[in-house]
Amino acid sequence: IVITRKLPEKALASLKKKYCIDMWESEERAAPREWLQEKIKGADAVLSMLSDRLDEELLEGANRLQVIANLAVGYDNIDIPFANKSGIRVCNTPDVLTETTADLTFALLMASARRIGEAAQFVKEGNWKSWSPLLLAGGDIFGKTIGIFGMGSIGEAVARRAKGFNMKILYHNRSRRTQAEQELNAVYTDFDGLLADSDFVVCLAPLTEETEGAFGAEAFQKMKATSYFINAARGPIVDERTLYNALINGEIAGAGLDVFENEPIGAEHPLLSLKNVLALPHIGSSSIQTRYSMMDLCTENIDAVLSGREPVTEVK
Ligand code: 8YV
Repeated sequence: IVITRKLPEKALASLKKKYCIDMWESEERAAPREWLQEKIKGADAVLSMLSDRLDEELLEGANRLQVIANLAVGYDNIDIPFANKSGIRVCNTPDVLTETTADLTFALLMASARRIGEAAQFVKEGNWKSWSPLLLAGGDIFGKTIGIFGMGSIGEAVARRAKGFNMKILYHNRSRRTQAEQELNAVYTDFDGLLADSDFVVCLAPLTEETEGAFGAEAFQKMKATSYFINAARGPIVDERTLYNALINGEIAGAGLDVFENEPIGAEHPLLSLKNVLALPHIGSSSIQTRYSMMDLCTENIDAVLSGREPVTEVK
C-alpha cells in the first residue's frame, strides 16, 4: 500500500498487521509526482491526498492497482473515467467530515463579517490604544440572507447553522433539495438571484466542468456591495483575479477563503494583501477527530477491496 503523506502510526496500525506499507516520510513537503509514478507501478492500493494528481499518465503505469482511497470527500484530483475503465475502485471520505467542514465554513463566514482575523491581529500588534464607535466595525450575521451555492450534505449542514442565526436561506444546486426546503425553509433560486439577494454567498459545490470558473467578473458584479463571498469548496470555482478586482473596487465587502486556485499559496499572493480577505490553509475538515475518522475510512476501504469485500464509500 502506497501512502503519499506521513500519517500517524495510530491510523495505520490495522493495515500494518496485514500489509506492506510504503509511505512518503517527509512532513515538510508532499510526495513528488516522480516518487508516486515509480511506486504506483507495484502498488495494490494507494492512499492519496487531494494534492496528488492521479491522472491517466500516472494511472497507466499502475498495473496491479485495485483501489485508490482519497483522503477527502472531493475527488477532482482523480481521473475517474480512466480509473473505472481500468477496473480501479476509487473511494472517498464523505459524511464523516460534513459537520466539521460546516463548522469551519460558518466560522469563516462569521470571522469575515466581524473582521475577527483583523481584530485579533490589531490587539496582538499593540494597536488598541482607545475606543471609537466604529473601531473594526463589521457586518451583521443574525437575520441576514445566506445563499448557498452547492447544496450537498455540507451545504445543508451550513444551512442548519444559518437557521439558528435566523437567517433567510437561499440555495442554488443541480437538483432541488426538498427536505431542506421543508425543514429549513431553504428557497431554491437561480444563480443570478442567489448573487443578487444574498448577504453571504457561500460556495460549497464540487469542482466540475460546470462549476469551474462559475464565480467570474459577472458574478461578483451581481452581488451586493455589502455582501461577503465565502469559499470552502475548491479554488478553481473562482477566478481569483476577478475576485481581487471585485474586492478592491468595492463590488463586495469581503471574502473568506479556505481554498485557492493553486495550493499552497505563499505570502506574495495578491489576495493576501487585502485587509478584507480572510485566508485559511484549506482546513475545512481539519479537526483531530474528523481527520482520524477520514484516515480510518480510507484504511477500511483499502482493506475491504484487498480482502475481496465491498468498500464502504466508493465513488461511482
Ligand atoms: C481534504 C477536502 O480532505 O474532503 C475534501 O474534499 O477538501 C478536505 O477535507 C483535505 O484538504 C485533505 O486532502
